[in-house]
Amino acid sequence: MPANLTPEAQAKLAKYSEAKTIEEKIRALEEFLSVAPKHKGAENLLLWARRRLAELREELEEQRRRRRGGGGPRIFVEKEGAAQVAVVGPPNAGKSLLVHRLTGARTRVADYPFSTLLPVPGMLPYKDIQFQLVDTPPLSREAPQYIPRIAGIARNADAVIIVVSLEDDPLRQYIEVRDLLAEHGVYIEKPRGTVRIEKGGEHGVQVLGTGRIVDGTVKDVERLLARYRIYRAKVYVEGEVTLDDIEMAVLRSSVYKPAIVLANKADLPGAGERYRRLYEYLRGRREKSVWLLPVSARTGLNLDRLGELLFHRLGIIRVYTKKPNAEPSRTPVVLPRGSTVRDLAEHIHSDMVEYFLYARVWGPSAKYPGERVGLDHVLEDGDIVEIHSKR
Ligand SMILES: Nc1nc2c(ncn2[C@@H]2O[C@H](COP(=O)(O)OP(=O)(O)OP(=O)(O)O)[C@@H](O)[C@H]2O)c(=O)[nH]1
Ligand SMILES: [Mg+2]
Repeated sequence: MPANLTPEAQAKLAKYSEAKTIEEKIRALEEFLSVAPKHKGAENLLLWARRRLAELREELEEQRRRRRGGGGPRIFVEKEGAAQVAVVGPPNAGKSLLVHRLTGARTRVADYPFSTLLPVPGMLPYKDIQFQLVDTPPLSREAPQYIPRIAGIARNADAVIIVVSLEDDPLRQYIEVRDLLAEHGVYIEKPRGTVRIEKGGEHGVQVLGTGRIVDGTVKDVERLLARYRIYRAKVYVEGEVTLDDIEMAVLRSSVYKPAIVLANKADLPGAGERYRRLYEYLRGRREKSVWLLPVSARTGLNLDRLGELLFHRLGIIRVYTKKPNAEPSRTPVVLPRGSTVRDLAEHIHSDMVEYFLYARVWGPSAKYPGERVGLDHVLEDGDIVEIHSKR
């Protein structure tokens, strides 16, 4: 059930959700924290508010640094290649050595914890595409100052690689990383449901999507949003969600990121035994869709399998475009699995769909080479597509 707040505290939260600038948000949250009730029912909101405040202060600092003239290190890394993948994990797990071995990036490797303090990108080639891996500072409750920054990098990425070390209990490390990210609204285990709220619209509060609210009705959602002075909104619900999930979505959208756990240092004695515990745990939570691979950055074990694993975990396909009587493009367009000719056309140019006549397809999705298809034809990895348009 949504937290039972005093009208004063509720008003501060509403002020936060309406705030436009980082400064306004910080002020609203500080005020909320100073008047919020300390009882059990408000515990989650209080925790959230403190974390959010830390994130916002970090963002403000970065913004100021930027304004002073680009000085200082960048926290976010510009996306390059087919997908950006954040490489996160506890101190000393081997993140930097892995990123170095996989991409050649010159990132600092050291035999002491907290050696990486800034994100460092590198490109991992896979077939004819590349994935951008981003090495990050250590993620640990012992270093709270880095947590918002790392969660921000993970939020911004297309997928997350979690590196744990088989030097000691990898399950404990995995759970800590998972929980720290979740506390900042980044989920690496598939949640039961997701909520997305779009403010505005003409029709009051609408609940849309294929999911359901397990502990309330549309009326309850209306009442909940009214407390935030939101009277018009589209609430998209997928899977099973609670009113609490909806309240959190008002304050901040949560994201789900496909994840692969790399159990590193598999070369060490006793690693197999420790790996088993994590393997059994994740196998028991198969529906959460977290994938696992034992590796060794030192010996190179399984490093050649990561590209393919990422490709499948990301759920993407490569499509080659061609002009009539010409060779297909060398570099593919990368699209989500299940994409259609329409998605490809939109990707190429915003006008393409409007002037579309038909397409010809060669490759796995074509019944025969050069099959003539329409906009709704579903593409597959390796397809070659020739689009014919009115101009
Ligand atoms: N035996 C063994 N040692 C490894 C392996 N991978 C990394 N190491 C060692 O573990 C130590 C830490 O490696 P880093 O790559 O700096 O670890 P990190 O996770 O980036 O550490 P922080 O940046 O401090 O979070 C170094 O001494 C590495 O040589 C591995 O697969 N096997
Ligand atoms: Mg490092």
